[in-house]
Amino acid sequence: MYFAFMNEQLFKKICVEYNWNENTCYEPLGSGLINGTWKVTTENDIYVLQSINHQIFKKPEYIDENIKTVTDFLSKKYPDYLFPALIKNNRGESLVELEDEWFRVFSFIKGTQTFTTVNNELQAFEAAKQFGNFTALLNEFNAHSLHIVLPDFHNLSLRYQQFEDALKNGNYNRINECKEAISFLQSQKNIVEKWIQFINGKEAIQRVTHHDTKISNVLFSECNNGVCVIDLDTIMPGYFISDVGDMFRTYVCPVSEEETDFNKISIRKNIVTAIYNGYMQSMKNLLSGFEQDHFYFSGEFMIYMQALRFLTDYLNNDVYYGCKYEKHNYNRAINQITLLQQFQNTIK
Ligand code: GN1
Ligand code: MG
Repeated sequence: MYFAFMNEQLFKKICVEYNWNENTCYEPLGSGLINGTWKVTTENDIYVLQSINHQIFKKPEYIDENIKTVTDFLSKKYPDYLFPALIKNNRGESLVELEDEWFRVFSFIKGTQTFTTVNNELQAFEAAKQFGNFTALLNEFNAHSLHIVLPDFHNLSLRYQQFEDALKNGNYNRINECKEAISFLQSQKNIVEKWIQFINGKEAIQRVTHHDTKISNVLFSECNNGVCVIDLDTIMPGYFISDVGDMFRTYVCPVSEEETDFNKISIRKNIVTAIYNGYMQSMKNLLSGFEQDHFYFSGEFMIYMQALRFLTDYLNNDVYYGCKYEKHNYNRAINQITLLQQFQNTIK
């Protein structure tokens, strides 16, 4: 497992790279499970510093190059489109290796805020509008010119295969303990079949997809308008169901995937509608009828895949997501299974 690491000594080296003086300080930012993120405050400015989990992102330079090509395209074609700029170090590089860790720095857009949970339908609408707009603006950009930073990231067949492998080779005691969850996930394998049919459909188009559309990846203005999307680490060619699906997965429920009181899991229908209205603002004319027919399936697909991934990780002794307590990934899986069941009842 990877631990985002930072201490005074390493931070001093980073300060040298970026010409920040000794009054610069840092504090942890956000709640991502994969990369490390810190807010850096210098005498004049605020920045976001990130370390890249290179056990997962095997080629950090791919992330850097993807962000650059997309930023170049957007800044030429839509100069008013706002984006946190990548900051270069004193050698003009936007990706820095120090003590076997990879770092990059972004400007912090002043006067913006982020949220960790969706509190109302307006936030869901604004976020969905931002993610839809992002893909729509990049409609004429060749998605296949991007590097595949995480091969098979949202490949549901492979996720199912990994789940089956864990049932064969995973922790024996845990497999026995999880029988009910395992058989539920097996009973839902038709979602994999439906996903295969979808991606094989001629009208399912690969576009520039963000692949991490949680609410904390949208910047909001002080008056709660969406400003822009952030965290472009997983931009790759993909299907719209990844982005819309992850919004359903992470916005519609009043509690997060960390909640262990599963009675609190429910579907807020007004948020479901807000996601549709926000995303369709700029995507309605671009999505084929076939794709639009899969709008709500996207939620089933993403919630199911996340349940598979958490349970697989639990059976494999928490090697991917890590855990803060013994049954952490098991609880996350049950949380997502409960959410899936409720979501399916809602869209029936
Ligand atoms: C990871 O690091 P974070 O929280 O942005 C994961 C996502 C999962 C999410 C679940 C590269 O994202 O796919 O949906 O955890 N990212 C990677 O919380 O595996
Ligand atoms: Mg992310």
